[in-house]
Amino acid sequence: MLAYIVVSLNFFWPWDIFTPGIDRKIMGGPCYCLKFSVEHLLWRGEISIYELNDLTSIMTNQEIAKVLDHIAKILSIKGENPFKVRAYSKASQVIGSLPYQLSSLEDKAKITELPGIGQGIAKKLIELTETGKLDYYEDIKKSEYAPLTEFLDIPGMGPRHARLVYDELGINNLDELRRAAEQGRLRHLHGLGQKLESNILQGIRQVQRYKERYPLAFIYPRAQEILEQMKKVKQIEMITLAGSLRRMKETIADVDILASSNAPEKVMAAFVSLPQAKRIIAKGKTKSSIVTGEGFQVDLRVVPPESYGAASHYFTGSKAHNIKVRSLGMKKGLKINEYGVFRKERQIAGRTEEEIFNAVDLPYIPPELREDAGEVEAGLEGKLPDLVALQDIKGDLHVHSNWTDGNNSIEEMAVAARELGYEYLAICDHSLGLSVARGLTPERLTRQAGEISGLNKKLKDFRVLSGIEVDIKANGELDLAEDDLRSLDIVVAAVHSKFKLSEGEMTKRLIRAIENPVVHIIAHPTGRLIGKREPYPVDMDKVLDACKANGKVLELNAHPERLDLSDLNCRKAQDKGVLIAISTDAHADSQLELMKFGVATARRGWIEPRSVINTLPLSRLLTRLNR
Ligand code: DGT
Ligand code: CA
Repeated sequence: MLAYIVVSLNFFWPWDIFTPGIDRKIMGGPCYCLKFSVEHLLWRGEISIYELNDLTSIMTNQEIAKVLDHIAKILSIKGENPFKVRAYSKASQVIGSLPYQLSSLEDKAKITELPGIGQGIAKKLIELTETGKLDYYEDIKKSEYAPLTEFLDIPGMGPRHARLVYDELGINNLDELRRAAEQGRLRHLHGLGQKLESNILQGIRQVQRYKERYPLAFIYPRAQEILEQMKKVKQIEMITLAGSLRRMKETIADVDILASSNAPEKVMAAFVSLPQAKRIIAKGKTKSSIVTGEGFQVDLRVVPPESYGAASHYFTGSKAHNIKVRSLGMKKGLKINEYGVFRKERQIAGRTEEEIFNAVDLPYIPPELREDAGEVEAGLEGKLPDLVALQDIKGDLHVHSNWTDGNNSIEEMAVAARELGYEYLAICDHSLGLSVARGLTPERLTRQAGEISGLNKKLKDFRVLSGIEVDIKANGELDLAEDDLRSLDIVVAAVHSKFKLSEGEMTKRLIRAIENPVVHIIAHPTGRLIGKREPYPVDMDKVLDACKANGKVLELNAHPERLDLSDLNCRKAQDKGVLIAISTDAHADSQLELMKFGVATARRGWIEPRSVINTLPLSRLLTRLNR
């Protein structure tokens, strides 16, 4: 019987087969029979829910990308041909950003037509998508070097160093590596030294700190996908993301989803049968938890519709915010929990979140503010901020083109920006100093400005601004002459090197750039890469004061790896009257969409449209830039 299931699975989408509540019209007769057979087996205890789940699992693009990336890393540590390594890592990127699921491709031969994917890897992809396994990977995973791949997440540690610590000291896990670094045992290894040892130690601490949390941008699309699949379950009345994800925190430990239904068992059965559910931790009537193939946990809670608002509020959190609201209720003799607002035993509210807030005399508080950071007090005084929203954004003031390290032409970027409803887009490619990115010389910059002005004649109701992301040198000078910069529409300046200056030196460096009359905006002001690189030390108060005194703008870089300024620094900036620019730093037209992460971070920082320079319409923006 099991064989029958496995064979049949090749013909039918497991999602359709095993998901109760999916419109039966889209399932053929045989599917329905099969569903019945499997459920019957389950019911008779012939297979466990776990086995069922294994049987139904298909590989998502992300899982495939992860396999390819892991292969690339193992090969690099083994010292294989760099071209081969690069081929796997490129393939990983290609698959990870495909707009459709590779496993759903009917004509598998099409895989060989994907850009950047050669015959050899294409064959492996076919094996992976058809069988969910890859013999080559199973084999290479047995290599003694395979466990060392986690070392490659440590900033400053490359494949050569990873192999060195293993070959010389037999170290193959982070804890041991950390201990060896703490005991000063790495510095004696060939080519390592004391400085690198201390960098590695710092890097390990950073990696371990973030290990249990995922960047927002990694979780967000995956959680949306799960939410969309769950929305198809007929028995669900309402459904929402909750927890830190709804509050759009920059890192997420686990995904919380909340649904209302009068048939929770059906909802839970659908949830644990999701193709993403690699492991089921718990399956109950009110709460179930799964772990995805990529290792993060998703919790689903189901409540009756009359409790939906109370539960959304409760499970959105934060915990500290909940406690504050609950204590307001207690003062009014009300009990507030995830089921509703109660006076004695009688439920007086709970169907919507507004009802919960109203019960304690609060206006609706947007999720991004719910951190017990003064939002409850502000709400009681009627002083909640009027938060900036995506629709307020009129343009993007920092994007790249294929003149340097971007993927698209200026025109392609402009067309994509116009499609988003923007009025303007600033092309800010890198300057000379960033030679890895083919930084612009003064001559190329002039030619680029020429292309932009030609394009502006062609494009209607849209303006491409000529700009630059000019490098700030260690002493605070700019990488291009002021005369070359003055002719541009906008000058964005940024630090890309020498991150290890002292706080005093770094602060002086930034302030010198801020005081330079040609500069408009300082990009990604603290240089952090979430989970990878700590912010460089800088006295943010002094930087903000300098911005205020010189009328300069700080960027909130919306790239999810950066989100720099952070939410807290955004709030500080607004409090001091310093404007911010929410910019994507897009290196491809599709990345213009990252704006939503920037806006979410700004909202977490209480930012109002008045504090965001790119909420200005074009004419007012140009006036503000003195252009
Ligand atoms: P995370 O998962 O660390 O990224 O952050 P959250 O906020 O999603 O935290 P999580 O998943 O532990 O819990 C989801 C929400 O449930 C949380 O934001 C507030 C609520 N919650 C959890 N535990 C408690 C609790 O002990 N008391 C109260 N009042 N609320 C709680
Ligand atoms: Ca959570």
